[in-house]
Amino acid sequence: MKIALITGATSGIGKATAEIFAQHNIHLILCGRREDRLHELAQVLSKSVKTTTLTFDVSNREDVFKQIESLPDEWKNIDILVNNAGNAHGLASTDKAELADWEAMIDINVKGLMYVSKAVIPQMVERKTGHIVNLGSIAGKEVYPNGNAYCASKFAVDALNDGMRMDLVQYGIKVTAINPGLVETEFSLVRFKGDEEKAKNVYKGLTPLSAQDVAEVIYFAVSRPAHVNIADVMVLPTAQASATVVVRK
Ligand code: 8X3
Repeated sequence: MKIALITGATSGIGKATAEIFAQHNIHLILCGRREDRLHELAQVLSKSVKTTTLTFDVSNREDVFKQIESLPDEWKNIDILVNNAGNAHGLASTDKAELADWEAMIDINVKGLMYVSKAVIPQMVERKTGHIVNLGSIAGKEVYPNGNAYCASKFAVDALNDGMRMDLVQYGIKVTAINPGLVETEFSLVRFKGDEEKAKNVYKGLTPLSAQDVAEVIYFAVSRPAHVNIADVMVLPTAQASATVVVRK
């Protein structure tokens, strides 16, 4: 039986991943900021697997280490880490964007991923096994107008993913990047600070990916035989060909 730790498990891709892992008997450490949602999900999934929750914000370095170190012994051997927590804050040109938004994206998407990884990797190294799945984005492969710091944060995730794979291969640890395009989750609502109209327009005239679509790819990656590592996957809706080429009907 495997144990997975998933960040950002309260909604979207993180939640869908938790659900699909539970269907396949992977025990779950569900992490997020919203305690009520975490407990609710843990309770539902505990009908099929063992679950536990850790409430922390990935950008709070001290809390990340404190919470992960507080895991009881039976949860300490994490086989799969899904670095899913991430956010877009604003979609504005370099001259107009808020510095606070830029900082939040670097703090959560880049530094948060580093903190959680550093807290989890030592036991994987010691046991010479493990799988890290990093949620990147098409925005980590291509810059688009007004994407500036969000793209930079996801380019950083892309670099960290490749770096981790190179550094950890000697311990038999797999590292996988999943890079989605347009996925309909709370993502755009957060990016546009609650403006539902703007958020809806992002997916107008096309069928975006669902969180479930991406979670299925994540499960595919973690369920390959021991000698197979899915290194880097881009997942797009059929109507999207690149960060900027999207067909809307
Ligand atoms: C989210 C996808 O296209 O908004 O990472 O950058 S996109």
